[in-house]
Amino acid sequence: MTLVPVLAGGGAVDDQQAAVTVAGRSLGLGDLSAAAGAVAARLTGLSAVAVEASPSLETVVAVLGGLAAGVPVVPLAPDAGPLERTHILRDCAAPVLLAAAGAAPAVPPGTPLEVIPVRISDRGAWPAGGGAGAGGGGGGGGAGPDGPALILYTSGTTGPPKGVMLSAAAIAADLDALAEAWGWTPEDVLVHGLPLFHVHGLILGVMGALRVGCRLIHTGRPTPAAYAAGADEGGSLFFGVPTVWSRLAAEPDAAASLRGARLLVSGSAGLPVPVFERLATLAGQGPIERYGMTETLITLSARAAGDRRAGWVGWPVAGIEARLVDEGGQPVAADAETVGELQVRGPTMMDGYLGQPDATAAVYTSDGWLRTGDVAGADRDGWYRIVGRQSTDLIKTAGYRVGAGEVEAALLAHPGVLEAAVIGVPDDDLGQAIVGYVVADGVSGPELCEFVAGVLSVHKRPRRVELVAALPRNAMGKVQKARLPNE
Ligand code: MLC
Ligand code: AMP
Repeated sequence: MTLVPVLAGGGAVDDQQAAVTVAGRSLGLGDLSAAAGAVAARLTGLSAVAVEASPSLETVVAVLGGLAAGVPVVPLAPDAGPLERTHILRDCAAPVLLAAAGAAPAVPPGTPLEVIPVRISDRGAWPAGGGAGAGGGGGGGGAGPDGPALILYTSGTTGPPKGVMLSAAAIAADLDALAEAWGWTPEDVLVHGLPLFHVHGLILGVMGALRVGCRLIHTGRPTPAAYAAGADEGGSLFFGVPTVWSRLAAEPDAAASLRGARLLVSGSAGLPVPVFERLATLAGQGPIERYGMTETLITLSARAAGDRRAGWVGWPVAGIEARLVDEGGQPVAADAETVGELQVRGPTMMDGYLGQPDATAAVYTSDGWLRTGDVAGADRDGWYRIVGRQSTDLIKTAGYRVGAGEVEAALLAHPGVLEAAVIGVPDDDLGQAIVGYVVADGVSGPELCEFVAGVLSVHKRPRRVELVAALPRNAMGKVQKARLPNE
């Protein structure tokens, strides 16, 4: 089976009902299929295609076009600044960038990149200037099972983001396992407004709906009012990161609109227990939690038909094995108290980091388990809870993963900055907020926040940069981040 049936044409092509709505504009499955085919016809044979992943129908069409052509798709955050954009485009070497017509994406100087606009008209969607070949382009009906279907860039503790290669087979295995865990069927109407350049919004939120064959309402932005409107349109299944759920829980009327929903699902960061409890009261149910990462896709989840336990993320989905080990690599007890590193394996694992065999090898144990870097515990029923990360240098802010090293490098690129240390501090709204400490001359904290936003993405900008006389260091000269104010 193809990754998403709409790429295989067939019965779906006759189905003109609104299948996908993004930010108020809709496209039926037939038009979606034809549009993806037309885009695919422009991509055949390319090594990779970048997509300016704005929250738009054009992004959905562009991604499907890449998949139909069997060309690895590299989604770009639309607000990615020049440092990030240049790195990603060079690293993946995509010769083409697909963008919604009229979007004018920033192309780093010196990058040999053809920008192909994707335009959606009343008659469907076509790459501008290329209306021929509707429905037929790409031929193969989907990315092959061997090469990557998607390359998603994600931050490590140090250095620039790495491209995580995900095969169609891994994505299909994960989506099928989640459909089973969540009782997800074509009768559902999925509502969310998450960004279309990460696992949560793009793989689960778009490819999941298309693979299951359910209607998708993408709200453009994940605001409480937009989720309430999605409920009014018949939404049965809602996805959000904890920040989205927390903001919804703060608006009782909007939260109450979700009372008719079948299932709320939270992930990408830990859901605070009080948010779960407020939603249980206001919306009649707390969200179930699931856990994953870009490198592994979603590996643990509570089940729609089972208990909802605040603070716990459930157990391995079909095909996945999980274990907890101590620092010596020995198994830890499943007694709800003892914690260890969570390691996983199964068919949903990445194919590796693009062009980085050493970094890829480093995330696996010698016996083939993927080291998540997350610290977790398990109880005797097999439920897991995530208690933290081994490295404080990976920050999760509003569901986004941000490497402290990447933000430090951006700060150090400012001529007035001599030293920089970046940490995530606890934040009720964001989970963690990015805070920078710098030794600097002739530049203010707010100016440095703006400077980072100018070179990276908006969500990587520190909420605050504080000027200090010196960074705390140990006898070896290494910065001791634990001694920085954690507030
Ligand atoms: C942001 N702003 C700032 C700022 N940072 N202003 C000043 N200083 C800063 N440091 C601006 C923003 O640009 C925005 O402006 C406004 O302030 C509000 O910003 P915000 O508070 O960050 O909210 P918002 O933009 O509404 O975004 C919140 C959010 C978003 C939750 C909608 O963070 C989001 O979509 N997160 C989801 C991330 C995600 O999908 N992760 C999944 C990864 S996959 P303006 O003008 O724009 O309003 C994964 C696997 C798995 O993790 O398990 O799922
Ligand atoms: P990313 O690569 O952006 O998908 O981020 C992956 C990381 O998000 C994981 O390693 C976890 O630290 C975190 N994460 C994802 N889901 C959850 C969850 N339900 N609870 C706690 N942390 C989570």
